[in-house]
This record gives sequence, C-alpha cells and structure tokens, in this order.
Amino acid sequence: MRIPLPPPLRPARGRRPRTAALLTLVVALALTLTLGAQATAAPGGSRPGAGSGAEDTRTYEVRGVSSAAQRSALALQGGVAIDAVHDHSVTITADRATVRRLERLGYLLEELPAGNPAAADGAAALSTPSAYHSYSQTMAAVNSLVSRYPDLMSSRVIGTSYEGRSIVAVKISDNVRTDENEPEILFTHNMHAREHLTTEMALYLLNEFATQYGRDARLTQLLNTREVWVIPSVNPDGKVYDQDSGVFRNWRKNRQPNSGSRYIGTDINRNFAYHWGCCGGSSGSTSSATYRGSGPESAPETRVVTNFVRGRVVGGRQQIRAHIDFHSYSELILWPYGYTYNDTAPGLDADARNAYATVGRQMAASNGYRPQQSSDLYVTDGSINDWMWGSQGIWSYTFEMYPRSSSGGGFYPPGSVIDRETARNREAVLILMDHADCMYDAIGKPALCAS
Ligand code: 0X9
Ligand code: CA
Ligand code: CA
Ligand code: ZN
Repeated sequence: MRIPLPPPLRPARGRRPRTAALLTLVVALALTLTLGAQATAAPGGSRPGAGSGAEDTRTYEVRGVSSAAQRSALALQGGVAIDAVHDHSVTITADRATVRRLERLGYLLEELPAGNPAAADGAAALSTPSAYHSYSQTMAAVNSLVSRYPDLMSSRVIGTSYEGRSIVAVKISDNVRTDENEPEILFTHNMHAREHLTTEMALYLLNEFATQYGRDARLTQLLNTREVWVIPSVNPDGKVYDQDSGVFRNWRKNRQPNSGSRYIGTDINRNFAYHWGCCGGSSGSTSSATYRGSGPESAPETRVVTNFVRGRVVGGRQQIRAHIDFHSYSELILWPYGYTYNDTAPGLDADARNAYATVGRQMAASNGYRPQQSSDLYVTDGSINDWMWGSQGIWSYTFEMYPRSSSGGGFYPPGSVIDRETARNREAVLILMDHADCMYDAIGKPALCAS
C-alpha cells in the first residue's frame, strides 16, 4: 500500500517553526497508527523493505557463502548489504520480507542473538544521553573546538543534506586561514547512518589534533606540512533518523524519498559517478539497502562531497592526495577498485596497486585490521573509493572499524569501547598523512611522484 504524503510530511528544507514540527509529528503518528503508513516509519510500527524502514530488522548469518563471487551474488539478488564476511558465511541485517526473499532463493539463514548493547542503552533511556554523539552534539563539539583553536582549525558548511542539515568540513593545519601549498588529506565519516562509531572517530581526530598540536612532535610536524580536512557526518539525515528517536533503527541510506516508491533512501556509497551501476555491485531497486539512486550523484550528500573535492582542484591540480572513508564494521582496510575483481584496471596499474597494498599493510600492522582490495569482499560499484581514485587520482581507502564480528555489537557496540577503538586508528591516520606527499615512496619509486 502506498500512502501519499500530506504536505506537512514532506521533508523540510531549512527551518520550520516548532509548532509545525510538532504538528508533523502528531500527523505522522496518527497516520502510522490508523493506516499503518510505511513511509514515515515509527518505532515498532511498520515493516518496510530491506534497509528502508528497519523497525523489525534482525541480524542473520547466511551459511555456505564462501567466495567473493558468491557474496556479490547474494548482495545483488538479495538486495542486502553485507555487514561482515567470514570464511564460509556472511552476516547481514534483514527484515522479514528480505529473509523470505533470500529463503526463496535457497539461502540458509540463521538468526543471531541481538547483541546490541548500545541500542539497548538507548532504548532503555530516552532521556539519558547515549555515549555516541548525536548529530547536533557533534556539531556543538566541532564548534567548540574551532572556537578554542582558531589558529589551527576552521570549519565551513560545504552543503546541505536532503532534509536541509549542514554538512560541515573542518580544516586543520598551521596557518589554517591560508590555503598553503601543502599536501591535503581528507577524512570522511558516517556516510552510512548507523555507523556511529565513525563520527566518534572524527571527533577523536579533531580532539587529538587540537590538544596534541605543539605537544606531540610528530603530529605537530605533520600538521605544519599538511592540510587536513575532516567531514564528521556525510549523512546527517540518516544519522538523526537512526539515533534521535531513542531506539536505534538500523538505518544505512540517506533519507531522500524515491519518486514512485514508498521506500526511502539511496546508499550514498553506491551513488558516486565512477562506473556507476556498472557491475552488479549495487541495486536498482528502491527497497534495497544498496539502492544506487536514480543516477550518479542523485543524492545531495554525494554531490556535496564531490563538489567539495572538485573544489580542491587548484591551478589544475587536485590538492587532496589521500583519503580515508570511515565505516563500520569488520576491522578492515580496503583499497580500490571495488567494481572489479582485477587487481589492476584502467587508472590502477601495478605500481599504484602495490603502493596501495604496501601502505594499506603498514596501516593494518598498526591497528590489527585486515588489509585487502575491497572487491575481495564483494563487488561494489559507485563507491566513494573508486570515484576518488578513478576520477580524482586521490589515494582512497575504506576503514571498517570495530567490531570484528556481530558478537562485538555489530553497528552498535557499547559506548565503553569508543575511546579505545578510535585511538586504535591514531597511528594508521598518521601513517597515511606521512605518506600523502608521495605514496610511491612506499614502494621505493619516488620518481613516479615527480609529474
Ligand atoms: O558496502 C559498503 O559500502 C562498505 N561496507 S559497509 O558494511 N560499511 O557498508 C564497504 C565499501 C568498500 N569499498 C569498496 N568496495 N569500494
Ligand atoms: Ca598550513
Ligand atoms: Ca592547500
Ligand atoms: Zn558503511
């Protein structure tokens, strides 16, 4: 059943008076209760498709899936996002409709224990602040840091999400107000709504840069010779939707409606304009958790990131040299390409591949993650890494943070691990910052950087 949205339910662009917001909430609740509306998912109510409403999603182990090709096929046919990969199985998050679809396809699913401590905390206490920063708390923390360290940090709004929230980039460097000729490094976080640990990673880095500059010699030297950009939340609407009701909703995508469909959202990490939708690594179905969008960069959040990155071309040269996109979970370090199983492909020759692998392994040696090409997991097309490298020549990794498997809490590990699991990546981040002036140094070929 498709419920047409009355005007107050349309996503707000910019600010609205409080009363209107309240009215919207009341109308939304009434609709949900009386009609079982699926477009405005309220806790415990509706049961939309995979990754699009997420009230009754549970975690499953899918057995007998052992190769990258089998995993890619499962992701494609099942329209599911794979949360974790094991030797002969994968972990997925799925609602009942998805479970039925997979079982019809012949897959064997086994439900895993909830193991969702952070979610349990949040559900138990709407009024008790969760250990994880909300979007507005994140913005407040950023503003506070920037105002305390004005010579080292500045922030700018680089665009707005579908629902009109600010997407902010923080710059950190000596002489931060001047665009100096220093290698630039970008860190992006929270592209997937429920991966809240990655926002904590951004706040950890900002705090570390702020408080250790002038104290830690290595970090000081790096910030004197580099310009760092941190985007703490690429997907603020998704974050708010997942977190702010007090019960985590297992949401992944953005919150952009899809025309002609009751399913909400685009997977931002399938929406980038490099071989978009090419290779069975994303879904064309709006109900899927890996829906690629109606066209490349159809999601405003994708465009905000790519416009920002394109804006860093100065004097014909892309200033950003290296990038990490932080996700969770699985404890992995991944490099391009995702769209092909081949180690090398147009734009990615053996030297580049070896530099990726060498620096990837160095970083992994520091944090205990597993380093591999991203398609070793499963194929993805339209991912941020492929676009950054294939279209901008930026060395681009994905970090999949803690935990290693769903038993550690999946997307919602307990708040008690935040400090340890963010600090765990300090060294890896510094390693990449260090290499950013010439990644080919890592394979003993500095001449390749000369051009
Ligand atoms: O599937 C994704 O988008 C990422 N995993 S997650 O569980 N956080 O959703 C992995 C992306 C890896 N990058 C590429 N395959 N290019
Ligand atoms: Ca500087
Ligand atoms: Ca610069
Ligand atoms: Zn992710």
